[in-house]
Amino acid sequence: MNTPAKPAILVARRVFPETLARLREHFDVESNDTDGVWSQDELVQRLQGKVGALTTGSERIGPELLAACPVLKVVANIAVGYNNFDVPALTAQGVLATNTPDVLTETTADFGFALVLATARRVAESEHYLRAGLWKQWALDMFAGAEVHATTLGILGMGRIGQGVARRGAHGFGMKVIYHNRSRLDAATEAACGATYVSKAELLAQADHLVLVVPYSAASHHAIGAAELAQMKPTATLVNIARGGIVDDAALAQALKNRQIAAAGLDVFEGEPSVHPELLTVPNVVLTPHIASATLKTRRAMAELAADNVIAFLTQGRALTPINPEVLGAAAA
Ligand code: 8YV
Repeated sequence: MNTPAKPAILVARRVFPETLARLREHFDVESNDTDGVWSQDELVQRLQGKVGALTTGSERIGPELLAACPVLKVVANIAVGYNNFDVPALTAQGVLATNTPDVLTETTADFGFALVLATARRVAESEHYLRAGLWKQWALDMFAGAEVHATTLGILGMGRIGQGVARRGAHGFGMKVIYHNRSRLDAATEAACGATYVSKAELLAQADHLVLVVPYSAASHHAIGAAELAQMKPTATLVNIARGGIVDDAALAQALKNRQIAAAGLDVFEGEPSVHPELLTVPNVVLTPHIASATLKTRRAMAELAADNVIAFLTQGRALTPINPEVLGAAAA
């Protein structure tokens, strides 16, 4: 007797072998085994006949691609952010979209704090100095940075990761924590985070260290540009662990050059993996290649959750972390 053909899916980026092995138990899997990003045309071509796909932030799933891939039923992003997805277009076409919330919250918040500390205490700048053989004598004010403990931590975007950064600041470093968000948190969550809601203008004016954890959208594009940087303290630091495009990188490079703010720590960039050339020349910025969620445990958990979503949907019509759950209802109807 012939065994029925397994449904076909595409894994658009290299994932862990164990994740591929699990997917292969259920599906006929085509996978990208390199770290190269397929062009949009190649992605469309490889998606032909595929009912599911695992993607990362590098694969754009919009109306043209969906129109060209009519059998696609589910796309699972290996990321909590999903600004690479056109969600209304996915929903209109009845395609389920999923992301990977929760499993990366604490790891990403840790990294946000790592950047706050590295930026304020000039860790990268002083290490480069040492490696370059420039350290010949110690001086009382050598690489004197900004205090972190007992200062004011500002957070723009108070979702799960923002709350994780807030808890670390309030409970670990005795910081006064202020935040701005589209909607105010309930009193119990504010108390647990030790955080106080303020306007965006107050946030910019009062923060000694400002951390951006807001999702990218048309509304948050260049939320921090020249005008906002001008409202910050000249001693302040800025950390972006959210998405490139939330900060106007050219304006930031200028502000760092002119010492309009003291320093910045950036894990994400407009047009990454390209980095604005001026940012590469200023010393008072810590630059990392989008690694805030990068521990092996967390990256494994993200890949597994994406795989679980595809398996659950294609075998049982349900999902663990749907972005557009209304598609599930429509599929069941
Ligand atoms: C991902 C991220 O690793 O989850 C997110 O939104 O930014 C990172 O954790 C990256 O986007 C790859 O998809």
